[in-house]
Amino acid sequence: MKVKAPGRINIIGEHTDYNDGYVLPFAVNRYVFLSIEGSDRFIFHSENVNETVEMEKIEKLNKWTDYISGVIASFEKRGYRVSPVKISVSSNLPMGAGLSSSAALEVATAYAISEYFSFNVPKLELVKIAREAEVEFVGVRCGIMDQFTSAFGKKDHAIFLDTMTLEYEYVPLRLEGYEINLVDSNVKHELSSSEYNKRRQECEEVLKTLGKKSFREVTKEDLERLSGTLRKRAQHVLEENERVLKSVQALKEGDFETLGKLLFSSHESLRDLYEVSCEETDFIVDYLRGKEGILGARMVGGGFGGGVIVLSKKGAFGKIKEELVESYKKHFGIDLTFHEIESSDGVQKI
Ligand code: GAF
Repeated sequence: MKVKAPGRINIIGEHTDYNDGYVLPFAVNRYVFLSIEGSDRFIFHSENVNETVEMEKIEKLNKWTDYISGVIASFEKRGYRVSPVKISVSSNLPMGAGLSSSAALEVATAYAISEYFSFNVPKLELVKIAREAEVEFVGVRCGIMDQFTSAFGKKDHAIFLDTMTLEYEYVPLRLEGYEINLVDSNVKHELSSSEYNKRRQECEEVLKTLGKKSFREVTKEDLERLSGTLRKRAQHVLEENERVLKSVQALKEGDFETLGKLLFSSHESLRDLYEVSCEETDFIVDYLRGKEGILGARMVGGGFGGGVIVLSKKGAFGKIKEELVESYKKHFGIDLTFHEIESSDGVQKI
């Protein structure tokens, strides 16, 4: 049996998903393809890595197999018996570009296992299993956005998700006359996962200091009771949530000028308040600001490298692409990669 699970791009709502906040991502037309069949041992093969790994029982190896093994471990934790299988994966999702190839692999694995063994696990539970794999097995304490989007994506729609209640709304993504591109900075700084976990801790510290259970209870007035780093982190989360709500409105009204401005402010906040940006993605965003037909841009995903989402009038980005490549290369000695992004449905059989 074969399945495919899409990556995702987040329009806005960064570092809010583990803070009971709002996000506005959509599933993209790049996938992890996965086939599953019975076997006498666990055999995992990756076409992209060009590696086959065999194991008698599930174990952590600190490599790509952990995303698959982690999902199997999560099923078993819930009492499902997963007998040995051979799983082969391939992907046209760029790694480390901020399109969440890891969540796509987790969701593809969770869905394939549920279907193959006829466990019939509801989609939301599959999302939780996939996320648990990342948090408990891989060890990155991510939120739920990436796995949720890979499972629930809908073509021509973004997902407005409340990560506290898990209520969601599909918002039509009518891009006529506009386009979304992803610029891959082609850098991934080492500290990305340690700093990610550190941001989570800081947010927990904010709640402890304020004596609140959820970020949803934190108000602007509370910021006065915080100082230094904690205040900056909290301010980002509160304002980013507001930006998501405004972006949903703008998207519904087809007001891409407003949406673009919100993207730029989100980037500034991620750079100055949340401090998860880096020189390379700042350079790309600064370069694009003010250029004809460019409406907005910001870093996407966890940060410390990865991708920049660019919202522009159709054709405008293509005109300045080459200059951007040259300028970036001159500055950092690195080539940029581009992806024109379209929306997609979520995980499915193929
Ligand atoms: C990563 C995580 F996996 C997401 O859950 C989210 O927190 C994102 O960083 C930042 O918004 O992609």
